[in-house]
Amino acid sequence: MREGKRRVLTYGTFDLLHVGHVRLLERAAALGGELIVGVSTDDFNVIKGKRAQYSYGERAEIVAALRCVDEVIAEERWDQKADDIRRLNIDLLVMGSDWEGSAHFADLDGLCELVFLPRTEGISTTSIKDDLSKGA
Ligand code: C2G
Repeated sequence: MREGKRRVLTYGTFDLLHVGHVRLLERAAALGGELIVGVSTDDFNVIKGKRAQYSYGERAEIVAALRCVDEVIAEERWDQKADDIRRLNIDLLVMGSDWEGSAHFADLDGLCELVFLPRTEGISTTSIKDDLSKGA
């Protein structure tokens, strides 16, 4: 059951999409009526110190295909969040708990509600890559 017309926003790289990502996105979507996802561009991933297996275009296409996702935007800079919240009329910014307390999300609570959801333990894109490289 989607709650009213609240507009929810979240951000991420979403490389090698796995259940941790999907469970975050589904829980975020359930908190509102629409879910907008900022997918990190390849250039922004360099800034984040991440190297994604899939290109931005592929990751955006995969995330956009999810039933719980209504719109995908590009995440190009750490500091675009306040503008995104205003421009997209966001009510709720939802992230996994590993982002709670991050300076990148400070000062946004005056613009919209911030929700940090528990991460799904035991899975990460990094662990998937490590397992594959070890032939696990
Ligand atoms: N996540 C999760 N459980 C996991 C793995 C990821 O709940 N096992 C969540 C993360 O907390 C994040 C989202 O899924 O909210 C996307 O994770 P990543 O693709 O790793 O994104 P990240 O590098 O955290 O980028 O500006 C914010 C950044 O772009 C977030």
